[in-house]
Amino acid sequence: MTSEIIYDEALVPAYTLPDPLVGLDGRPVTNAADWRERRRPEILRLFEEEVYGRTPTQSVPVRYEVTDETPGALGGRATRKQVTLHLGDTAGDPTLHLLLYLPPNPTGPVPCFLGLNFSGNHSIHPDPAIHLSAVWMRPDPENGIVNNRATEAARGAKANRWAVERILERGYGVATAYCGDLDPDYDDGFQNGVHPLFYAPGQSRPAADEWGTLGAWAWGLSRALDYLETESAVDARRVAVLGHSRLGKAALWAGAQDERFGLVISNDSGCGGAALARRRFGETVERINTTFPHWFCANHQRYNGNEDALPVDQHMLLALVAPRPLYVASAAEDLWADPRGEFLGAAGASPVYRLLGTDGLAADAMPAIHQPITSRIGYHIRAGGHDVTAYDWEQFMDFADKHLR
Ligand code: GTR
Repeated sequence: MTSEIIYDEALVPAYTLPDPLVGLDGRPVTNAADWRERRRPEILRLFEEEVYGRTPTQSVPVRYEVTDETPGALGGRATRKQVTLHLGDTAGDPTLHLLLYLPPNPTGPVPCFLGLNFSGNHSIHPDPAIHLSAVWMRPDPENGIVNNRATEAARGAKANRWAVERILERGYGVATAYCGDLDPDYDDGFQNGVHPLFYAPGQSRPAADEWGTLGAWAWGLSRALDYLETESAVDARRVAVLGHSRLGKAALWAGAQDERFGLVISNDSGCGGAALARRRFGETVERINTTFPHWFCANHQRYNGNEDALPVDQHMLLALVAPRPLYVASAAEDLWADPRGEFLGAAGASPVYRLLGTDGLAADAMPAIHQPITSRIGYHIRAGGHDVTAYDWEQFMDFADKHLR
């Protein structure tokens, strides 16, 4: 590592952000059509080529297998459904296991939160009927992971991050899947997970501008949405894609690419998520590319210690969500993720939202703790550290009540 981690606002270097409303050729974007037809595709391409890598456009065969459908789950508070998405049609191809809880007596199709989880579906709730994940997990003995596999002791280990009962009470469904079903979170040279499904003959790893692990996770969120589109109990036009931290980065990238997502929520997504890279506050591009060389595309390594050379910054990722509602959440003690940088990312996307006729982020300055902003771009910073809490969920649902209903 060449430099010290910056945790002091006074040490943030001076920087100039690329203007989301000026094309690479210097021509300003002056209307919605020009944004849509010229600048938006240009920014999307820059994120593909320089940051996350291109997502394959070919489709693979996907077969849905419903393995559980139980009305009256959670003591009558939910209908639980578990569906295996068989990705590809060859034995040994990956499978994505989707867990779905829906309100028990809906009056019509419900809006739904969709997000990947870190530790398997069984970790989000102690419900003993959730299928225990059988695939590779990061070591975590305190949470029931033994020899890289989940054990019964892992049930409900991350339940504090998923407000399942409250979500149902407030009339939403919730769908989740384990990120490792799509690509295990370690640098395996892209031999596991979904990448090999798309290799050209003779290819054994993604090219420098092709997707990494974040790209695979984002792709999987879109496959989960494909499934939700077939689910009559869910209103697929009102699916909020969300994620925490690395999975928040994936949720943003999914929401940027796939405009079917009606709402996009980032929780503590930090570097490579909502936080501006040029601030170099907390985690930096070099640091993230070194610790997690598999997350981004190989081209992204060019920007290690060289953020000013990036043709984009993360406010432009957020702008790709426009004009759809977008919510960015920070935590005051989560300095590694740069809360101010996350706020400034949201603020930097605002001109695009305003060009498209919305109010964007209606705030001149970063709000105080627990003072959520609920304009078309929403934002809050809460007390505490890197986590997803009941407070965060209440704000996401208040925001969804306002913008997704
Ligand atoms: C950290 C990583 C962050 C964030 C976090 C998480 O180790 O540096 O970018 O993704 O993990 O996912 O919780």
